[in-house]
Amino acid sequence: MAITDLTGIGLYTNLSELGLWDNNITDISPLAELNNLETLLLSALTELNSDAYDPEDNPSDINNDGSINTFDLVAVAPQFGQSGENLDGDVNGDGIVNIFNLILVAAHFGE
Ligand SMILES: [Ca+2]
Ligand SMILES: [Ca+2]
Repeated sequence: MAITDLTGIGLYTNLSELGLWDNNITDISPLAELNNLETLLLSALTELNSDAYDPEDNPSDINNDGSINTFDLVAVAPQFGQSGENLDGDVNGDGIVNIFNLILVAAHFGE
């Protein structure tokens, strides 16, 4: 059964690793409650996508606080599905905020 709603996941505060691939998540904001989350696996493509990524420029740090964590994922969430220029959540710069942008942020989680 695919997961479509993460509401209530904040109860699992000791969760340190979470895999969400093959699910149909539309709202990841409940993840902000998971303070111990260290690894978020959104897709088996995570490694593949991180290879195409320039570590010198770190757009995955969306709120520019020097680390990549749930706050950056949550910053992407409100822009999910939007397209256009100057979207912070469009970390790969292709003009649309979609699951691949979440994967890119997740690939650098904890940095
Ligand atoms: Ca950040
Ligand atoms: Ca994009």
